[in-house]
Amino acid sequence: MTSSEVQRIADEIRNMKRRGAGEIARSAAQALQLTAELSTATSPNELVEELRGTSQLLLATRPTAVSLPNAVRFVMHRVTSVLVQARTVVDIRTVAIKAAEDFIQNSLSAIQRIGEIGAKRITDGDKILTHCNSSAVIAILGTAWKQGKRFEVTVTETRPRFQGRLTTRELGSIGIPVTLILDDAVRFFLNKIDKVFVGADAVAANGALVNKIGTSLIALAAHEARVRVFVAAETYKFSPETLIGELIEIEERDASEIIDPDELSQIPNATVRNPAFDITPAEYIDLIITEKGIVPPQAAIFILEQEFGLLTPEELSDYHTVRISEQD
Ligand code: RI2
Repeated sequence: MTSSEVQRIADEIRNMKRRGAGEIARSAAQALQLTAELSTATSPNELVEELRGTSQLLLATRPTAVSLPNAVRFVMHRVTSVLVQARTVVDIRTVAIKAAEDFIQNSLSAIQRIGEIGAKRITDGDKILTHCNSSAVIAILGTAWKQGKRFEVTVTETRPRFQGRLTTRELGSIGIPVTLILDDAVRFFLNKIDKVFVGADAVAANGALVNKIGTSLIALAAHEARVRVFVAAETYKFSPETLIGELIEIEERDASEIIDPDELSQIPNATVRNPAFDITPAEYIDLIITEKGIVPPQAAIFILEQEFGLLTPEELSDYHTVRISEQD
């Protein structure tokens, strides 16, 4: 049975109280850890079934950020690989807790390392544009600022949920001069911008980026204006499913985020579409900054091979079956 604490984490991911691709991945690991800690299972198999139940619950929260299923996969891969020799519930519990703790620690270290690596791409006097609210991008900007580099940042408000306001507040409180603009004003300001930095919800094997809706228009405009586009992405944002030709599902959120339902109901023949993410092709991205180093987007496939090469095709396809049946 799902504990109320685990259910609360899943609910908070779904309603975006916990948000950002890295944050929801760490939250997923935390939920699996709690499941292991709170379980009253009497056999190793029973505990693994409970962990699978939590995995299903988490996978059904938000579909796009691949960091979440990768966190689940990280923990469950370690758990299932010790199941055969596990004698007691404690054996499984110990492995699950350690795996979750490792994932969370790796994630936090990766963001810090991206901050250090990415800060090298910033020079004094830079005028930088960012979209939405990415902890990896903020780590880069914050690290560069602490190193004494002086630059300005323009932030899009990021409708409909205005995560750009969070970024504005975070950067401003570090001391970085920051300007908040309408999403629609990007091209107006772009001729004064030197570099664009964005985060990632997923990176596909072909180097395409899935990130907050509007990213692809910004990248397109930056390409036209010959402004470089950098993506900050931990390696657990790379999608192993895309290696075998799967598409990344784009989350579509409720119309009420855009228009009051009463107002909408009074407009004849009107529908509202609210995709939360879009896809930026690799050719509009200059570099991807990961914790392992900086790569061109075309090298995404090598990152995937390095990170997930040890998973057998069966393990990958098992995992798909889980996700697909969950969505049915
Ligand atoms: P970090 C966010 O998604 C944004 O799209 C952001 O670029 C991305 O996650 C990565 O964020 P949402 O949860 O992991 O706001 O870099 O829909 O914090």
